[in-house]
Amino acid sequence: MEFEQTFMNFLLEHQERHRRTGHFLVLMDAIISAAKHIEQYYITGALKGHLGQAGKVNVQGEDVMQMDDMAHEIIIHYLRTTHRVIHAVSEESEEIITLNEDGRYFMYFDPLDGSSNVAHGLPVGFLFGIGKRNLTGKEDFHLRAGKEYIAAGMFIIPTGTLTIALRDAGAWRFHIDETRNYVRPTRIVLPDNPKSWELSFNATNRYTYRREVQDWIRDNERKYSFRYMGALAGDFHRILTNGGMFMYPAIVNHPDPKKLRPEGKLRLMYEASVVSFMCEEAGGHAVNEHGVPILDIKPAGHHQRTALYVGSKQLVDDITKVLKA
Ligand code: FDP
Repeated sequence: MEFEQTFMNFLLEHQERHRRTGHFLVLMDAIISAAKHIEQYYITGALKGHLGQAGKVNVQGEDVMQMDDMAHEIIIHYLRTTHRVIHAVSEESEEIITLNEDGRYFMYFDPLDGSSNVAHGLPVGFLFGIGKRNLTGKEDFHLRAGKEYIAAGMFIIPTGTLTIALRDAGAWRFHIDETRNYVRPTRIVLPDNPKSWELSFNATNRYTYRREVQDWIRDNERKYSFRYMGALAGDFHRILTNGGMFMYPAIVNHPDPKKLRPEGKLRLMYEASVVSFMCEEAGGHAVNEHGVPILDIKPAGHHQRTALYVGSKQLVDDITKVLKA
């Protein structure tokens, strides 16, 4: 018989090769358990009636879906059981959640990214970034920039696909087998050939972007296919495989002042930094509205927003020139 290498085998090899502890495996096991648990609720959600709204608004001023609440609760439960997580920063909690002061890791996550897809049971994502406490000097519990993460990943729900990037060790994709194990590590490297590249942004917003970004789109859009499913995890998943660029620029020209987003829409710590970390490990790049690398931005607050341009280095470098002009 032939067996596939599992995610846990892969991680164990990685940890041993780099003479690391087994703590990270415990954390990853909890993250996988949480993802599978969320996925089961999601798959049966239409039947059981929990794909609707929860009837409240979150810290970001957005309507909370029942599934957002459930996914948050599930993840916190599994993280707590590891005894290895100090703080959790979740999109669904206004405060930073302290889990175990003696823990080793910081976890930043969006439990269910892409809420407009939830009512339809279409792809959503569980996005996470992981930081590690300072083991030698004094730990100051500062909010970490993406370049300080040790790993970042995402589960696409309901397909179950896992993509994870380990610092300086590449971005890897795993598929779920019939026993629900994650298997067959495949290294992801963004393709050089522009033939497969795609552009992804909310086309409704294009005339709300600053003039230079609108001009860049006009000059470049015909060269690439356009794809947008409205869930960062899903859209970014395509970009990682096909190359191109996902962007969520700042909204600076909206007639309704309430819809202006000069800082961008996406959250730095658990959305933009997570996908940017994965993208850089796959050979890509990511910047904000000023052309500053996303991974260099040290957050001033844990729910800070940012504009995001992420994808193939050549394209991101090209738009960076425009952003910096
Ligand atoms: P959503 O608000 O639907 O949860 O996290 C924010 C996010 O989704 C991303 O997943 C997605 O890329 C983007 O916002 C979609 O925003 P628009 O509806 O404005 O396109």
